[in-house]
Amino acid sequence: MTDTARAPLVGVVMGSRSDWDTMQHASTRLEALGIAHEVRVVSAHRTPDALFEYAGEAAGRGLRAIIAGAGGAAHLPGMIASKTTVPVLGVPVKSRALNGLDSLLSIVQMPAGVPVATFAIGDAGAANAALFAASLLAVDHPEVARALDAFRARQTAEVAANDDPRIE
Ligand code: RP5
Repeated sequence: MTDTARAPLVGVVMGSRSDWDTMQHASTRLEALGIAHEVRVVSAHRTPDALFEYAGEAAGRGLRAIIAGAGGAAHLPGMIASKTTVPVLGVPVKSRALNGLDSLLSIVQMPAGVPVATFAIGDAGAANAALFAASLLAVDHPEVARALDAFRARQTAEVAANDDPRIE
């Protein structure tokens, strides 16, 4: 668990402990931006009651975004979105059988009325979900806006400082 002392603004949830290899990239980015967050395993299929409880209490507990990662029959993000209006950011975890295409399609194809913002399959999706959550928070949290701007500036400088791919 990476809960901080401050009340979490973002929930990072996943269907199984086996999703952590991917979802740690969301947590690491949030940490780097100084965003208080919590990390939980909540399964749509194995712990449906816990999922409903988590989603039902999310807004009241102060969560402003929920990053939800799952693989295979990835119902977690959509089911959370069905029980809360807190923005849900879905991360398709790369599955063993179908490389995450199953996860992607089952997260992205929501019916009109219950949106889930869907990100790329795997590590990049988890990282970008965290950065997107930061963008959402930046509107009301100037310290997050500053951290995000600084990250973007560093990223740009790193590319510019090493733009010859033949040089390590
Ligand atoms: C999904 O099933 C999880 O999100 C995970 O990606 C996948 C496999 O889970 P395990 O069998 O590894 O627990 O619910």
